[in-house]
Amino acid sequence: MTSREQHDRMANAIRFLAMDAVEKAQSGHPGLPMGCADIATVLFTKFLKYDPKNPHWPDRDRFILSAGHGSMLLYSLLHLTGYEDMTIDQIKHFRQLGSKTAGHPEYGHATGIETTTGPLGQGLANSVGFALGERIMNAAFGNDLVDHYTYVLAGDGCLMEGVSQEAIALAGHLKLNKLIVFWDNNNISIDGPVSLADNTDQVARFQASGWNASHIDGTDPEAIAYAIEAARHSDKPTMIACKTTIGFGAPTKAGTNKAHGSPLGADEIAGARKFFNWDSPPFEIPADILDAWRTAGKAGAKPRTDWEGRLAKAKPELKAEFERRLAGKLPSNFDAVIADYKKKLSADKPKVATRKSSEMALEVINGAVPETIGGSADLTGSNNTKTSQTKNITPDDYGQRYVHYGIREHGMAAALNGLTLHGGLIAYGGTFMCFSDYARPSMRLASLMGIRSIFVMTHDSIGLGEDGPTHQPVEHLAALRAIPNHNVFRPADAVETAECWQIAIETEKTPSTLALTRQNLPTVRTEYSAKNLSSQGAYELAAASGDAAVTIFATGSEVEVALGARDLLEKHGHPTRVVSVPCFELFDQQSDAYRKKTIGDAPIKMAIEAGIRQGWDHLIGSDGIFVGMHGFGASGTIEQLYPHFGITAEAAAKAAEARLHSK
Ligand SMILES: Cc1ncc(C[n+]2csc(CCOP(=O)(O)OP(=O)(O)O)c2C)c(N)n1
Repeated sequence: MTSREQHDRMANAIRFLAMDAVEKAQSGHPGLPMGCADIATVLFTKFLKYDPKNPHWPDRDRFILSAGHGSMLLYSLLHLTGYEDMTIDQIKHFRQLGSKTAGHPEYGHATGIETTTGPLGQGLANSVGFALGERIMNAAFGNDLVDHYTYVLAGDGCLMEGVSQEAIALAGHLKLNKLIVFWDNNNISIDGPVSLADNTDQVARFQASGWNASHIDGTDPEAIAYAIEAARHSDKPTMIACKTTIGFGAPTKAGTNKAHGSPLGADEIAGARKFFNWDSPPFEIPADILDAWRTAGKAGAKPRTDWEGRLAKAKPELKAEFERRLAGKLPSNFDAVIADYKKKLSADKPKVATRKSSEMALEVINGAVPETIGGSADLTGSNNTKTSQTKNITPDDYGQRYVHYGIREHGMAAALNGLTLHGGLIAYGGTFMCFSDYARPSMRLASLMGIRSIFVMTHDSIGLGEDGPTHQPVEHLAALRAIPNHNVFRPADAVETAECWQIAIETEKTPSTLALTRQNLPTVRTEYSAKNLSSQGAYELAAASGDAAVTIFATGSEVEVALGARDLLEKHGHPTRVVSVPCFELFDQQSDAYRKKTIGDAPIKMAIEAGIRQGWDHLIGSDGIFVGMHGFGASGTIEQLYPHFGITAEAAAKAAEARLHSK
């Protein structure tokens, strides 16, 4: 039993590490760690199941600091409980280049950081994926191997962000009862009192979305413990509204926005030392308090070894499957399955939309890879994301493989990241490509974290027709390609679609977006190639009949247009080659020699893509010819729109010939 005095001193250790680290860095947010130290202390000493010596133990509880600006709370906890990589030196180097203690928690920098947080609301929205992932894995592997909670600490900012509504509605709908959110209800954000901008009754809001929610005093350890205990036995997700004081203990800044995002200053810190009766110098934790924290950190060793015992005793096939999935490795026959499928496609030569090709590829993949979890933001029939293996996940049946995310693109993308980060699952979700804008903040974080989330974006151009310019992406390919570490695939036919899916599934540290058409496309890869040609990012699809006068680069639906232009140019005596470019990012990673050879030295270089030009100059040069979109689309049939915007074989051939004649 921890006495109240001991609890207070343990909480104060967090407060002073945070105050002193922010002061030394002269940058950071001391207010949240000071206000939430009691919540964190109760959680990490009494409830959270974790083992600092085995930070990746799969059945650990997850703790997500959604209010990532309060990063010093998490770093302090990791240090105090004994995570080996979170040394006191790291704390002293808070926010310094190269340290694990980055400004906001960065996934992969230090063990114990479950996800990157900082953009408010993301951690909370990720947590839906974590908590759902736990239920899905539990359904597959049973209570003995998977049985843990997901805890989140969120601030006013997290709850004000729109994505939070998508997240809480989804969690409530799915009855994710092992999700427990603490709301740091301190009434303060950067501009001042929250009442400047918000008067929401958050408890009522969560309740309306199917949660348990109640108010507590977030500085009372007994109340906190009682609320957590109740939450753990709830049949719904729980939000605990914890009344706290930002910067608690700072003599004049506590309870004000002055404690939010800047160092407190020597006088305030001296005052806090007096207030808490804390006479240790900066970065020194009294031995008995450090001991108490380390003892708390050791408590997880027993549950962890018990769990290892259960894993060792599990049926060999179950154990092997669990370990394979957790290691992120694919079934050993995966490549062979794809190779067989590609052979069949090259023989069958289907003429289908790439969204349909994607469904066909997924039918094969989902049959071979049991850990895929599909979904769509209410466009299942349009995104073609559902296959025969993926039945609906419901609160009564988490043993299925399809999530109806509702019209919640952002919440879906954040949940995909949470599912992926949970481990053991490969998650994909679909929407129209135009609405990738609604999902982009989470797509960017997937890239930043280096994780295998897969975004299925159909209706990838004006080719969607009558829905018009609001639904027709034009800048989206360029915008998505601009995200570092993001593979944007735009396959040209069913074979490339299978190849792109294969890469997406196999690539563990880079998320993928598949840009897919609504309109039918012919199979252009009619000859089977054992090699995954799309993995080179770009490759010569059709050679020129002689020394190439023209090279046409194209992606997706415009590869057909490029091949048509090539036919015309060849007929007119101009040897023309066509390079298919399913993925810029992968092409950029090829050797100089391969890139040079593929770009070639034809005097005329042209790109055809039903999007904007941005990004293409690095292949065609600033003097290259671009056939594509120069502004927004229009409402009309596909047969009208391509000629209307000049994206036809004839227009492309004409532009190339005009240039040839002017040379
Ligand atoms: C998406 C996003 N918008 C803006 C910010 C900048 N920002 C960081 S903290 C913060 C205020 C958050 O207030 P609250 O959650 O109440 O935190 P507290 O002041 O209580 O620590 C803002 C606007 C951000 N990190 N993410």
